[in-house]
Amino acid sequence: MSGTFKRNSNKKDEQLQKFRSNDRDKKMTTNQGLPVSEDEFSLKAGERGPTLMEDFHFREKMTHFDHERIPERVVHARGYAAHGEFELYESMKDYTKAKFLQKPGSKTPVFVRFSTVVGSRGSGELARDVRGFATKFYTEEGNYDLVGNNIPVFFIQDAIKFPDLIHAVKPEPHNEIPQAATAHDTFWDFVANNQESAHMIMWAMSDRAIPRSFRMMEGFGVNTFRFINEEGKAFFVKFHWKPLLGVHSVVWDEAQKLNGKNPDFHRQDLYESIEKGDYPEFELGVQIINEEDEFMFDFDILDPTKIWPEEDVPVKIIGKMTLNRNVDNVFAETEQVAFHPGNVVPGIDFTNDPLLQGRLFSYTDTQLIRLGGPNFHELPINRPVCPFHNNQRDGYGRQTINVGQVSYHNNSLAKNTPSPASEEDGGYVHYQEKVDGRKIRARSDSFKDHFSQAVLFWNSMSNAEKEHIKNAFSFELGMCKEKTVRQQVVDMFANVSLELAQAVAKNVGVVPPETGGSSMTKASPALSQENTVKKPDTRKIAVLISEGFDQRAGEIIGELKKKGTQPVIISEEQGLVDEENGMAIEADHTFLTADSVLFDAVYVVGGAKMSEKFQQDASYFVKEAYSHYKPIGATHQGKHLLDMNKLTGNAGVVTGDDAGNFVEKFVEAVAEHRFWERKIL
Ligand code: HDE
Repeated sequence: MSGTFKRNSNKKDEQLQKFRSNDRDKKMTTNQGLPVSEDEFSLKAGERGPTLMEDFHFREKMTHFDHERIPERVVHARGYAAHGEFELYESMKDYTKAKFLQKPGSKTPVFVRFSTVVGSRGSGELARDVRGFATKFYTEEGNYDLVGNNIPVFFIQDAIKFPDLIHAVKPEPHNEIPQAATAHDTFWDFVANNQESAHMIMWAMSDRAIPRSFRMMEGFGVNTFRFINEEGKAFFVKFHWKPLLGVHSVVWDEAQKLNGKNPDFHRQDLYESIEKGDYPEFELGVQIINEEDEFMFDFDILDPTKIWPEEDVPVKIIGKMTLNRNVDNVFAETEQVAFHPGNVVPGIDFTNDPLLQGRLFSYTDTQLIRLGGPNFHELPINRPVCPFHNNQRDGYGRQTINVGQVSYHNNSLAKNTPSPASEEDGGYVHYQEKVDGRKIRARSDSFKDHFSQAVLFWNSMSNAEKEHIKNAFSFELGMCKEKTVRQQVVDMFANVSLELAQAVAKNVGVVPPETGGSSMTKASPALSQENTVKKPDTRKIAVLISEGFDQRAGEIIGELKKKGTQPVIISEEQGLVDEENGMAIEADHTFLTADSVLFDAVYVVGGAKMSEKFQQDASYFVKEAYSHYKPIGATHQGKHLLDMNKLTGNAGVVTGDDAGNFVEKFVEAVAEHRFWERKIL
């Protein structure tokens, strides 16, 4: 097998190299290795006659094609992935004996797949939805999978309800409408009649559900896991990924338009960032609770509809993941990767979180149908980087050729090998938690408070974020045909905030609740995106430029690049645009192939010879960006365009001709990302 080594290689990459095949400059053969002499015409009885059965090349080619598709994931079907590495900052040996968490500076290869949950494999990526954030660590002790989401809680408390939740949220079965959307009756009927979903719904209606980029989302393990150290002491742990670029979102109108303008917006953003060397980075954090403190909180720490507020249980940052290599083949890697929260290493164990317990069954089960048999661990992307030996044999698509006579334990013929390892030798020993109870189908009383943390979330939002939540509810319920469903949901969320419920009721035409709300005032600042990291880095700036532009604009564009932003030149036509003194700049896009929703900010340069058409298109562009609260800058003739559209002087609108001053102010605005205080015209 051949192929070139890619940059940022690691142990997993070296392993994958053995499976890569490059067809370039090769002669064509059948899958049997037989050289093919003709690939245009099937074998026929006469030039105008029927195709012959004996045409093995045609049969093989067509049969393989006919079988190219596999079932998409039942949830998280649309996803995109990248390779990278995880580097440990500080040893976690006081808490866990997991080898990859011992030595500061040690690096572990990772593969991460981001996804939406609801839509099918071809759906738009800007759906209002939870994002999957699944990481496979290829450790020396086997694969460890941290299969998380970008929202830290879940809709339900017990895995047995997962099929119901997903049936309710997927397109309705009688007409398969709507695609990749929660805005329909069955979903909201589920919510109102399964009120444990309240907290998660608050997150799903917030800006978190429409991220700007996979690179700008947090990740959460959601379920409570256990760390166990060398001495056998156990701790409860929750996992967090924190993006170094901060947590950022788009606005809903923008999201909907993006799904049309570029349904691949998120994957393209990830792919291009990695190709450019702007590697996405996430720090790994852990929240740790001592075993003896299990019952110290006013919520059950095993309840997956609850967070551990960061202000109460701090997030300890322990390492950083850098995604630095795109896949070679999306099907082979991204589609065939199989994650499982049950893939753990010694030092990491499960808890009785009832959602986690059910997940431990579901993931292998679903891989069996999706990947067609029990040998999916042999697929290159799923193989651990350490050796694996056991007595499992055969099955569809088996690749390993197990040699020898023995495939059972105990045996004498192979000296009783492969033999289980003792705990000291790295054998996985389950934590010996004492469990004592009657068999019972019930939910613990400690899981029954569904609203306190929904209130905490609401209390923690900025005014702009609260407005977005009201609007999101109003959109979603507004799309429900059944008034009774709308009413039930509004009544339910009166338990969270009367202000919220009344505003939504008014918008969706149902009776506003008169009582409700909560007297709780506690807030968690870490929940608001207003308090996130704000940087100009990798922000895309649309530069609107026309014939006869001021030569100083070229310098400004150069300065903007130096500050880490990414200017993209847009003009009436692709190709060279002349500046006033005869120099020229190359336009990357026209108003036809670019749109304001594809950018984070706009810089209007204009030009001495702006045509009427340019002015019209640029006005539309800039006004749309303005209505999405984005930073807008203008110099030289561009300022007239802003004046014409009455945008000058508003929040986040920066104008000037002094290059240094302008760049500084504009880049500051770009880092701010959005100006919510802006009055929309
Ligand atoms: Fe999943 N989930 N899930 N889930 N999940 C799947 O496994 C399931 C849950 C998550 O990029 C499936 O391989 C049950 C929580 C991600 O390949 C399936 C329950 C969280 C991905 C499954 C949950 C997740 C999946 C479908 C409730 C955040 C995509 C395809 C008990 C912590 C992984 C597959 C990828 C995928 C079951 C709830 C995250 C059906 C039964 C909570 C990121 O096995």
